[in-house]
Amino acid sequence: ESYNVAVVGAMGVVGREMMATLERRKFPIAEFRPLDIPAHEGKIVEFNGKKCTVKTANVENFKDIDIAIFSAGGDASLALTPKAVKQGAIVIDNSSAWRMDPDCPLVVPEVNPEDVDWHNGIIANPNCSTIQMVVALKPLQDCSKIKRVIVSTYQAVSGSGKAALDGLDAEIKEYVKYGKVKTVHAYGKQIAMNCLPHIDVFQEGGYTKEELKMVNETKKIMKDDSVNVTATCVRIPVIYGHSESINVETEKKISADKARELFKAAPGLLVVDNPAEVEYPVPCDSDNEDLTMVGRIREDNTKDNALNMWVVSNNIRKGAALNAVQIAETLLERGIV
Ligand code: 11C
Repeated sequence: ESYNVAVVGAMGVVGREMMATLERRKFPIAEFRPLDIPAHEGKIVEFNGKKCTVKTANVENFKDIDIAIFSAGGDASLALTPKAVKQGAIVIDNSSAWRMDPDCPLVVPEVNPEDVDWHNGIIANPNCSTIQMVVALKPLQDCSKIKRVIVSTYQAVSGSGKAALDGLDAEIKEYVKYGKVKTVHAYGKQIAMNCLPHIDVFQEGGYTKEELKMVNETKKIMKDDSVNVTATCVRIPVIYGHSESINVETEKKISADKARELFKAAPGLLVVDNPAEVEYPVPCDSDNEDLTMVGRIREDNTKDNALNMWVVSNNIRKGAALNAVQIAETLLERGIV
């Protein structure tokens, strides 16, 4: 059997990767429909070797769609996802609009695939930095209750979209030409040759929205409100690949060797952990990688029952497009569509 699939936000960085992922994983598609804002109406994209015309994302263009995968930002999702659902589509939404809605499952297929079963039309795709962290935490959670997670992220500029990537490029060119960045292009401060402890907007209490996404989404995906996460999210001048330094405290002791064993047996993870040979995960190695890489696995030397690790994943693939397509695959596997 094959299905009618729409990608909403088809012209964006994540939308294009969603198309590439559907192709690469040979998702069974009868009709593919790229949708976007009216300004892109009539543009041509290639999908599975065929030219497809981009149409405007509106209620008529969701007709007969079985699965609509959205990556068009929170406002577009709030406005358009109910229309797609009304037309009978199941929506997989990559924005933050529905993630914490109690009527909406938030799914990472390696962690909580069963949650697709109770969807009411919309299934949310988590934030990129949360996805890679829970893929690594899940095998530990299966072994012992997790008490506390302290995470610092090193996030790539592609997480902010095409305009920010162009801004980084412009700043690097200025740096090379003039020896300094003359104009700030992408963020409130220069990102070239710099790092910014600021992702998404600041909230009451001094945390950013990105940090609170990691706190709240993790509890929901792992179905344990007692998993305490405290996060510092940092933007670095890397193009693709988010990195995370994670300290995890468990109820029972898990040795570094045991953790390595658990990670090797877990889905979606690749252990890269041989520091003597300079082998550890780095964002450059995530370019064409679907797996979340984990390395620098070691016992916390200041605390019993705690581990340190370094987790790297492609933020556009596993952090967005791939996870969304895996949710679509899960719908098929579980007979939901
Ligand atoms: C970043 N995590 O890297 C963001 C991008 O909540 O979907 C995705 C924002 C979101 O900047």
